[in-house]
Amino acid sequence: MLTVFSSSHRLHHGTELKDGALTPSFEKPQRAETVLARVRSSGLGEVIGEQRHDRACYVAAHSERYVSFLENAWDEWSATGKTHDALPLVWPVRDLASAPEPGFIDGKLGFYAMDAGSPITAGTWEAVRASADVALTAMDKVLDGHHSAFALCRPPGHHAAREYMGGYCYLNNAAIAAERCLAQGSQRVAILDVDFHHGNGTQNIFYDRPDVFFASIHGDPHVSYPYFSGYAEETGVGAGEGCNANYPLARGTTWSRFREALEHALARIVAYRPEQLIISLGVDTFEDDPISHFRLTSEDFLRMGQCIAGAGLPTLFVMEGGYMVDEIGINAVNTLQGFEANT
Ligand code: Q9C
Ligand code: ZN
Repeated sequence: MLTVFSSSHRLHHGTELKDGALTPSFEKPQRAETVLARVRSSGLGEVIGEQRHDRACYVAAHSERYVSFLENAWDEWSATGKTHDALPLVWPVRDLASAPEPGFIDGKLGFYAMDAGSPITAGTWEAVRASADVALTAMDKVLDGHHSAFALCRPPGHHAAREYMGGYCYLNNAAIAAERCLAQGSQRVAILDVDFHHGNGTQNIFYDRPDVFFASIHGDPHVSYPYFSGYAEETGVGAGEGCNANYPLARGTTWSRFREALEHALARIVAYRPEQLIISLGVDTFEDDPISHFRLTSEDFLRMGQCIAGAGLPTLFVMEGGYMVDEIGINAVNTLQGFEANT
């Protein structure tokens, strides 16, 4: 399987608020380097760099003003004399949700964020756009006839909605890849999110649309981040009704229960008859992940890849979460090798 990777991810490394204290983010550069090392040592296949894509490819999944915010946020922040990471401090909660966009960076940061998990640093935009370009380049390979490809994206994307960042995410790489398929003539695309956390951003982007089917298997939002979306009752709205499927599972979930949800989601995807399948591949479902609560083993990821291959669809894998740095390479590549073994 072909892998696409960008060394520009190293430009992004920041802090996060954890349990009330500012600490180095779990989403760190070593994550992508560990996965790349495993891709190489396992002989998965060729590794190529990203190709730069038009800004319009990002605006397909996000609003124009949000992309402009991401492009300019560091300059606006540092112009106020600050040299440390930019983090939001105030959010437009329920009764304030219709407020207009603020004109000053402190307000903009909260306006375009769901949490304080996505710091903006000097190198963030360059890394973020390279990550989206990695997904676009890998998607182009699938659209050119490769049966599968691996977009080794960092930072991840699935918490990023049409108009806000959060959960270590800025641009939604999987959603941008789906929009690429549609722009190249596909009628229907499916996205399956197997990251431990609900793919709230991807759901947000496609919630009212019938041309992208979204399914997510994740920790029950009643007790797991992102807390405010991911319930089974969220099935889409308007023309998108029936094109969103959530599988919230209990803390401590092991492979047998995960597999049931996976098979159910894949059966729904096959019935939808998409032309491409995009997997939001988070491996934070691993038993030793430091911020998540499922109990999959490294062997279970081989099984997961085999199940996904059973759908028989051209498939793009997009890297999302996974924070047990020593094992995420093994777990991500196991998924890809399980897929190839059953193709
Ligand atoms: N105590 C991704 O996996 N923090 N994002 C949760 C729980 C945010 C995860 C804190 C986790 C975001 C892409
Ligand atoms: Zn996650």
